[in-house]
Amino acid sequence: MFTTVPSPIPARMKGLNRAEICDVNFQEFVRAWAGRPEAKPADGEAIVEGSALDARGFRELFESQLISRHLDLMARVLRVQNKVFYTIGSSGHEGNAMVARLTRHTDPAFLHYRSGGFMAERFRKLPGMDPVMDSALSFAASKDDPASGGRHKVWGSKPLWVLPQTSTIASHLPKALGTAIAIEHARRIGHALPVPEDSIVVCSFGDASSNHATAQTAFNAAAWTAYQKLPAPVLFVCEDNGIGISVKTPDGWIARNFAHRPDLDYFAADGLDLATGYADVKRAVEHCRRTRRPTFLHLRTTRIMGHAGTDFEIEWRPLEELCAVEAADPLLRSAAIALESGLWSKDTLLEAYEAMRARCMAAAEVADRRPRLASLADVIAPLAPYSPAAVAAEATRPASPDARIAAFGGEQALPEAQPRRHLAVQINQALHDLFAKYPQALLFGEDVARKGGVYTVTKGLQKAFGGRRVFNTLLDETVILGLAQGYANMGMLAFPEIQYLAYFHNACDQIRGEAASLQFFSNGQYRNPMVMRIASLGYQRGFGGHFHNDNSITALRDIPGLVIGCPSRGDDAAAMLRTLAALAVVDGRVCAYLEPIALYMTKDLHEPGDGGWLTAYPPPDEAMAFGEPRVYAPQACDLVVLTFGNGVPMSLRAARAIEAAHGWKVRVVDLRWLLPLNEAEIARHVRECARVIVVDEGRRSAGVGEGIVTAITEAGLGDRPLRRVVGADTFTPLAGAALLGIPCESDIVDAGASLI
Ligand SMILES: Cc1ncc(C[n+]2csc(CCOP(=O)(O)OP(=O)(O)O)c2C)c(N)n1
Ligand SMILES: [Mg+2]
Repeated sequence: MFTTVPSPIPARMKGLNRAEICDVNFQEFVRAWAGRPEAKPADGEAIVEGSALDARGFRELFESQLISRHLDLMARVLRVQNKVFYTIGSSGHEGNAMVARLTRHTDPAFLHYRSGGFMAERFRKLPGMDPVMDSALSFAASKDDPASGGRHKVWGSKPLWVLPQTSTIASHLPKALGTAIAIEHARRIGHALPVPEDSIVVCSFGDASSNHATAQTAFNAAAWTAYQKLPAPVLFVCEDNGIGISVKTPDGWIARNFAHRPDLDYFAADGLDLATGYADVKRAVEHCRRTRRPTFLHLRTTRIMGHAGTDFEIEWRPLEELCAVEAADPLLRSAAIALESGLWSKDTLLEAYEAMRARCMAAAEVADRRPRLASLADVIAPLAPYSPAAVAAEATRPASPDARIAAFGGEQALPEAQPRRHLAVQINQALHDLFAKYPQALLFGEDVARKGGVYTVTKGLQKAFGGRRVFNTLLDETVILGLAQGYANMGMLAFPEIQYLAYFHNACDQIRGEAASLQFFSNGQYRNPMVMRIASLGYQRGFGGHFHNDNSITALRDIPGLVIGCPSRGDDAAAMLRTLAALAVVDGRVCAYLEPIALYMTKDLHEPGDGGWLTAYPPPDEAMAFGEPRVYAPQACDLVVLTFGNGVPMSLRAARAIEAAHGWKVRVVDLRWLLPLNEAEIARHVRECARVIVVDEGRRSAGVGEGIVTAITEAGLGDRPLRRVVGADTFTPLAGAALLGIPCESDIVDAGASLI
């Protein structure tokens, strides 16, 4: 049925690039078609005898395929004119439009960059939308692009529930699974979903990407969930074109790897042929929706026109192979179906083809004339929204008295009526308070439930709020953070716990590439608010070695838009947690809350038994202003110590020694907020004091201390006598040697002495 461009290439095709060859192929195929058409089917009749697809469905799907194809061709033409800035296309994958047709526009979708056919088809689900213009604006990086506002060429749409996805392959699978689990979880905590209760989540990706650890982790977690008879209605769509850039997927590997996985229900469909593929896609979609089980749809596709416009396949791929791939072009098959069924004549088909080309080119020209992002303020507008008044109001709004009394087990047990306590207890109480305040709050992670976490910080929370709101996950940080995004996508407030800072690094991309980037790449239309609690930093006496004492904040600090808070004492911890929750709820922010493990149980400050590090629980209508430091001895001006975390009690002790030795009055500033750094406050304190010590328990290179010193220098205060007491650039050894690489009190005292 297919015509193949014969090899070697005929003279008339010489000099054409592969996109042009595919374009010519289509037209020649139609012109050369010599079959006899059937009687034209009516709208509701099968397009081909025995097909599950009717004529109307075929016509619309074919049109979606043509939209996708001509957007690709347009991008190739206009890229060289600098009117389009992205050429990774969907050609050969257009059959994924079937998945869109068979799902709903309220089924949240996380798409592969080749899911252009899907996108065009999903646009049909709502009236008055134009896939061609919207896509053209995205290709042109126009500020008017409705998906990302010109920040990236993404498949994304707020009304169509397509959450924008950039191109770190496989990174979207954990959050797609998380969203599916969240859809089911919502009902169990009485949370009103923004989508219908029987929604499923669609998640597409390539064959090569299916091997990625982040993909495998999502498949595993999906199966782990289904194995326990818990619902996880996610439709994984593997768009298998047999290749990843230039590396072939071994023949049959996808089926071999996925057809027999327990608790991942496998379906295969021919994405190259609408007439036969449709029924199989339908079976997969219906199975997923009905059974609520993770479903794997293996969709056969091909990749024509190379990986991207810059990929000159002709230079590395045998011509015969290229021709064979191009001959399997699904648009040729659709053209054959259209002609054989009598739905279109050769002329009307060619006219439709040219009309779509003209429509895409015209849209691109319009898009090119629309404004682009022209200032940094434009670029970062949606990155880190902050509404100070609303955040403050939300943070200081207490839970209802009844909810609090129920949460704490009686009026007498309310934490503000209790004696002063240490950090771990106050975090625990603050979490109880927040769970009383936010019925949509969920806390999850490794060992957080009955055990209450390694350090008992979440102890009693499950008992108070139930296993539906406080629960253990499987042992996988990538999935924990994927779940957090999923719950957030469905309007819940996620408090994921990462057991140790070292294990955040293991899953960093879920925050760096995904969660923290969502508001940016969706132009503020989507948000995944969360407060990620991480047991952090060093100084645990007699315990740990590196992975329990990791002091690298650096990997978090350069994530745009992220908020990092690090309290050093119990009252601050409670007040800060309220503000972080408010930042998440009001402004959709992604927040990291670093809990200094070594201070969890610390009770004394200067002398054993002095109780100097115990604090009262702040009343529930108090919170901490975002960015505000705590200042000890604010009138002192001989020396200021700028620090955070474990550095705070150390510096307070060292300050006494320095005062005794030199008669100086020492101010200690606990910055508390590490991202963004409050540069104005840093400068103010330095300006008011004669000398400066920066105490940073993190590492010398790229740590918080560098940021503090830079802020001082940039404020024109670089001439102040300054010392930095900072961790070494090393991993942390076991036992007492751990303390050799991190600041200690005598280091601070020595730094003071050196400033005389
Ligand atoms: C984590 C990550 N590693 C590498 C890349 C670079 N890269 C982009 S696409 C791609 C190949 C993907 O192949 P496949 O999943 O089969 O999708 P296809 O392009 O064939 O549709 C690679 C290696 C990336 N985007 N993300
Ligand atoms: Mg591939």
